[in-house]
Amino acid sequence: MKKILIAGTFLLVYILSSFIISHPLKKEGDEKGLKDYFAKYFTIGVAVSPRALQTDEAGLIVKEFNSITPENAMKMGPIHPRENEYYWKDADSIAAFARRNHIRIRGHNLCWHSQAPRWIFTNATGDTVSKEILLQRLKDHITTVVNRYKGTIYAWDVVNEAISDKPDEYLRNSPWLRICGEEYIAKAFQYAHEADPDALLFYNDYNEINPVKREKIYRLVKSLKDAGVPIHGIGLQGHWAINEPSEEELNKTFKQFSSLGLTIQVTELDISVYAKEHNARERMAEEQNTVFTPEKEAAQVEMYKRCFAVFKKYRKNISSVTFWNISDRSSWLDNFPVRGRKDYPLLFDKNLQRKKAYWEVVK
Ligand code: HAH
Repeated sequence: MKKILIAGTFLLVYILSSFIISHPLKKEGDEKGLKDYFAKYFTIGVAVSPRALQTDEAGLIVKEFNSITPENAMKMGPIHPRENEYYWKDADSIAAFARRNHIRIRGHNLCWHSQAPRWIFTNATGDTVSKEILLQRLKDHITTVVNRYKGTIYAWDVVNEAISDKPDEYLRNSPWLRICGEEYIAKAFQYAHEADPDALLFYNDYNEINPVKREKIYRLVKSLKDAGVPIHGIGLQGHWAINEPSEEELNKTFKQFSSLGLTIQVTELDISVYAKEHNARERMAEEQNTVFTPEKEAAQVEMYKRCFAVFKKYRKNISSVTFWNISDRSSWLDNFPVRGRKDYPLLFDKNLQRKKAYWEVVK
């Protein structure tokens, strides 16, 4: 009798403990991250700083994302501050984090008019350099940076934002264009391809939903492709807002870029809770209310739903969707276009909790 009682107690303890182990006190859906919900569709990425990787945001990144992009660390200014000096620390730490956690990296970016180091366009006496010198500097820069992360970075934004925002102007009037002419764009792709023939090379730009700008981006990418330039994809930034794009604009955009026969990546997605503005300005007195109201949230949920429905529709053409920053704790939109105006553009709130929009897009 005693033996049976002891055996029974052991059996009971065994059954209870295995039940507890197999049913941890977790809410349903907790195990999966964005990357798992979209595994059949596209890679899900996020723009990061080296600092974020040392906070509680690191855990969130590993759980939710399978791609990262250095928000600033690989831009020409930060990584190549003086002619014979590279600053690798930040970029290297991001690359190490990605390798450690088996996350892919999209490199951003190799040639851009903004955040470029001042030395690159001028000589020792402050005069503008010749086209030959500038192209040689561009080649040295691209070769060195691409080589360093060969095998770690699978895709690069080679040229960023070369198209003009002015309706009647094709290419942006940047020092790159003024000194080199249009050729710098094709050259940048050639240099990157020579440095890493396995890397996927992208042209990346914003306000791609605007019919006039979209047509110019299309024209540029098509001309590069037709000329045999090694370009493999088109990066659509996707800095959108609660009031745009319309479903029609989205459909037209993905339809037109799909027709190029290159892969498409949404490279910098965020949905501002303020109406879209394209130019920087100061905050006005009446803009004190920066609360994330239920109305703002509802409008943002609808826009996120709309965007992901179209992304899914074009899943054959879209290989990746990257968010520009991790959570509403901080994002570049807290300072752009309006300095000091708090925005809430992402899928995770200030406490890193999943927002309503998160659950709507993974549905
Ligand atoms: C992007 N420009 C850049 O590609 C990225 O490197 C930077 O960190 C943030 C945004 C977007 C942009 C815009 O939407 C409007 C005006 C200027 C730049």
